[in-house]
Amino acid sequence: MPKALITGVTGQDGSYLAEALLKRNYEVVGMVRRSSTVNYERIAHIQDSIEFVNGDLLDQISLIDAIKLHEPDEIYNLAAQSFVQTSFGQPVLTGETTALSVTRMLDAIRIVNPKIRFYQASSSEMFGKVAEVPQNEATPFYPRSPYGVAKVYGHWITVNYRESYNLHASSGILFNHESPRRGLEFVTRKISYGAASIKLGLEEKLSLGNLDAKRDWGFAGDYVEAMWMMLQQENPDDFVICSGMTHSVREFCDLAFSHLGLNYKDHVVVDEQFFRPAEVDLLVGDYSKAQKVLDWNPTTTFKDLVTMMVEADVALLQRRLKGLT
Ligand code: NAP
Ligand code: F7E
Repeated sequence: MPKALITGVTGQDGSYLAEALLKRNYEVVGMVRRSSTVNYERIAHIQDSIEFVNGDLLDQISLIDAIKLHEPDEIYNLAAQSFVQTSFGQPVLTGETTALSVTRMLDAIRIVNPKIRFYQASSSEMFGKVAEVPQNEATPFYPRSPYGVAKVYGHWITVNYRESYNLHASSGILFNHESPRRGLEFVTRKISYGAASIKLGLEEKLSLGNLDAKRDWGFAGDYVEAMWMMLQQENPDDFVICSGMTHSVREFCDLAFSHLGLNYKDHVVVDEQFFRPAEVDLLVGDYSKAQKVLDWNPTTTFKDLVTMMVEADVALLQRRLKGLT
């Protein structure tokens, strides 16, 4: 039975990846950091099938000990300070967690067992002010936030350790991927939850920032499959994972509200506080390398994604109103 260690198992992607690996009969070890309250909401349904290990990306010894104790065959490094807006307010913490911690993990692998296969969660935010449209594995990086800068470091240190120490280290350059498990502060979930709240009469308005930003949005459940596929290849490599389509925040609002019989123009208000010091205006990827080498394809359309998220939030709020959660 193969064994995988997932950092960030309590996050959106960690929960979908843990499910996907359990279905493939993996032993799954989830690294969790200490907090004053347990934070297993996204993995509650599978938590009995996961082994947990305490660790923090900021603490090198905890990473080495986790690998020594559990002897994984594969490590998926999904943990990060992942919210772009927060990275402007906490740039040093973001650098420590999202950038330098990748080196901590790679060194831990090098020291304990260099045969472990490694996945690094890189991001389309590295393309930032895009040099070309669409973006692929060869597109130069121009990050526009401390988060994007930190991810560029994480990406290149993964490439560097692969080339320097012959590690099986791959980097997935994933474009935005969403789900009903997305954090409430990210724009898609903010919209689906906001529209559902308005439909149920709990709120009247939804405050957002830049409605003209365009993103290549896909479904997280599809994207974790690509992570696993990368580590099954004979040779490590880097892959862009995306839908190949781009839509504006405004379009997301339009679809989400109209699915509930509402007009977003009656409810969405623009609030300066949600604008960023530097914006990424347009992202759209080209996944032809992943299609060719990994045989990976997205299965969920933009419309299906928006509908899935809105319906999940309506159901969630209805359960809450009935006192069931
Ligand atoms: P997420 O929901 O924000 O989850 C982040 C995870 O990191 C959580 O489990 C969090 O633990 C953990 N974490 C944060 N700081 C930590 C630390 N110091 N030590 C240990 N764990 C720590 O993020 P996601 O959307 O699943 O994304 C997964 C990864 O993919 C991230 O690296 C993100 O930057 C990257 N990425 C995401 C997207 C996307 O669209 N979702 C696209 C490209 C790349 P707590 O639960 O304790 O906070
Ligand atoms: O913003 C605009 C905002 O925070 C998307 C992370 O998973 O994907 C994510 O980063 C766009 C931006 O995601 C609001 O200005 C407008 O242009 O949902 P987001 P992100 O910044 O693209 C990448 C690939 C990652 O790697 C990251 O980890 O939406 N926007 N109004 C807003 N954004 C937010 N959050 N809130 C608003 O009210």
